[in-house]
Amino acid sequence: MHRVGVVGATGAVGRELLGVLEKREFPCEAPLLFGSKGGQTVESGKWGPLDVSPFSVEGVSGLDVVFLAASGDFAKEYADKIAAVVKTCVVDNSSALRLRDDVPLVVPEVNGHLCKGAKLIANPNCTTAIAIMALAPIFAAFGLRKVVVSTYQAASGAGAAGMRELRDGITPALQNIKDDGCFEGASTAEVFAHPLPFNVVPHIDKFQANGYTKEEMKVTWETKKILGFDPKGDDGPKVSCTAVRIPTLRAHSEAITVETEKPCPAAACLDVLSDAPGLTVKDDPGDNLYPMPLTATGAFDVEVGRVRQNIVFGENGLDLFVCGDQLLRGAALNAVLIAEKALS
Ligand code: 2RA
Repeated sequence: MHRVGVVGATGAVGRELLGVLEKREFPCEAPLLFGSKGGQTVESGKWGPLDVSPFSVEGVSGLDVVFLAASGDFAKEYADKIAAVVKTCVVDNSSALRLRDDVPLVVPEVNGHLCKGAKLIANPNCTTAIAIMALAPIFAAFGLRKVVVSTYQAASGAGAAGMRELRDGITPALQNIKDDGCFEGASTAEVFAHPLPFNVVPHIDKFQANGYTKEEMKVTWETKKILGFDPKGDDGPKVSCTAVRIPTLRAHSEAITVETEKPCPAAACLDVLSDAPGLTVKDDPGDNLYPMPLTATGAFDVEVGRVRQNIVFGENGLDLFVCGDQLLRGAALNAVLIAEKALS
């Protein structure tokens, strides 16, 4: 049985990690949990209540795998130190190491071979991880020239605090709605830039000098890196993203337009997507079947559908829609799949 540690165990991703380890029957003893302070307990189904210890490098020394569900600053300070004392690998969920040349950025169904022998492995940004499940098979079958992504991102992307702010904001927002649909009275926001109930906010992470947000640039850089290109180089597909927060709880949705190298009939694309691991095709417009956050929430697979020939790019263009659970494919599930590859 492997020995596993979870750092940041009391956060939204940390808690999901325990559930995924259990559901996938990951062969490990009760995971050791670490947080910024000890004295807390986290409930787990299989292992019962687990105590959370204050983190120390000595505390994780000799474990097979350590999952980091902590901040980027934490990863910058400790990831290398932890990697030096674990037997197999550290899987980091933060953005701190993703573009480091010596750290593979992995979605196991796409580039899982990079896990073997790597001491430090980065989990992609959730938005990228969900999109790449559909983009990678299209890239392999038809090549990709251009990718334009518009996101509809759930509150869970901002962690447990984001989910709490959305839930707690709904009743006060309802009380502010007048009969004519306008609002009176102020709603407040702390986690998000603006109140999320009954709103969409085209602002996730910090604005950059080029007018994009950091979240949007992560999609550009990380998609290129996972597909095997220099994340900031000119080779490989051009990728542009507009990232928008919407009032859903934990599944991100993304409208994706691609221009491919080779002609890509929509029917052929659907065949490719049907065969791709980790994807469930939901594409039957006649039966109102398409991806939605409501059905993607809690599921391991990413849903893909609304696949159609793009009327701008013609035979070399497609439009599609994906939905994936942000906490699972975008974080905990991907991290556990990475560990499984690294240990195999
Ligand atoms: C978000 N992608 O949705 C970010 C979280 N990693 O806010």
